[in-house]
Amino acid sequence: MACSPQMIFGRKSESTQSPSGGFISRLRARLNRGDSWLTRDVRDLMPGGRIDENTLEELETRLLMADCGVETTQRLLEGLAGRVRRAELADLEALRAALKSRIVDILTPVEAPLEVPATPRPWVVLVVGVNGAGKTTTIGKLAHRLREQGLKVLLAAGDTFRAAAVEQLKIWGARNEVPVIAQGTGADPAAVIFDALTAARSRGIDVVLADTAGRLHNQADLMGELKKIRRITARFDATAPHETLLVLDASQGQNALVQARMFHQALGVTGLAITKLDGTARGGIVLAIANELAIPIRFIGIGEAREDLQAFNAGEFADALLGVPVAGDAGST
Ligand SMILES: Nc1nc2c(ncn2[C@@H]2O[C@H](COP(=O)(O)OP(=O)(O)O)[C@@H](O)[C@H]2O)c(=O)[nH]1
Ligand SMILES: [Mg+2]
Repeated sequence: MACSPQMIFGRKSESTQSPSGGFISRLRARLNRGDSWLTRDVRDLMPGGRIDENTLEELETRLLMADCGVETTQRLLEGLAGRVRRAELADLEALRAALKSRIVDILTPVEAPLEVPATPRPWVVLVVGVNGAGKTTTIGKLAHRLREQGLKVLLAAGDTFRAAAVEQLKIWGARNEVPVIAQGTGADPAAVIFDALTAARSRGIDVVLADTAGRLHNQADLMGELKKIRRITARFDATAPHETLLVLDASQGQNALVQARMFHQALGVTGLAITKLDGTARGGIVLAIANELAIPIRFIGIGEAREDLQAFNAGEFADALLGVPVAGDAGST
């Protein structure tokens, strides 16, 4: 099913300023920029405030357009028609509650925060994903979080394909005051990461975050390189890497799901970070990925600043998707 969510849902705001308040309010504000895709559209569908079968049909279309995917959309809507007929779902609030419980059912199994255990040391996170997904940025944000938890972090510049990638990682390292182990452009990434692990051990580092290249023009090469990195890492410590974190760009929609399948099949991904949920009309992809792949979602990213990474929480995410009714705003557009 090919559709263009941007036509209906794509309403990008020019503003990149963070509204004040906590992460949840920022998530709500940024998930489709201030007005949630479901709330707004469900409300639009019910001019008389009542739900009928046409409402559900239209809702189905919108879920598909938000990149929930066919199977997940069916799961979300399953049995709702009968409840509408029996007048059990009379209004927006009832529909919202029904959808929320289904969304939470899908997301709860993948709500599993990244927890760094007391041993072994160094604990190794291998960060993978296609170019531009947000790997290096996520590493920078994660380094900040881990440091705030009192952990000693070291970054390994395993994307040796582009000089700019090493520079970008060094900037994040300097910003967070964490060391970066790097070699020149074109160096063997497995060797860089092995060096970094050795340095980490001698410096008493708790967590190594290893960046990697994500170029796509030769998929077999990329997977071969990542597998080699894993082999070399396992030579350093048979239990490493302890986390293979796949970074996915939510604004890629169904394409992110395709990438997740591919990386998971090749590498056995143990966790996901889903970025760029700010300003995408494709937030439904999180549901599709959770429903199909059941890989723990460790983090979500909603912006470029280091505060814009948060542990994934099923209930909060469902609330943010569905919007929270605010007294007196029923007519807002
Ligand atoms: N809006 C937004 N931009 C992001 C997010 N995460 C990363 N980016 C941006 O996406 C671009 C690519 O990120 P980068 O970390 O270089 O991707 P990499 O190639 O996978 O390492 C950069 O401009 C980042 O600032 C996010 O959660 N939201
Ligand atoms: Mg990068």
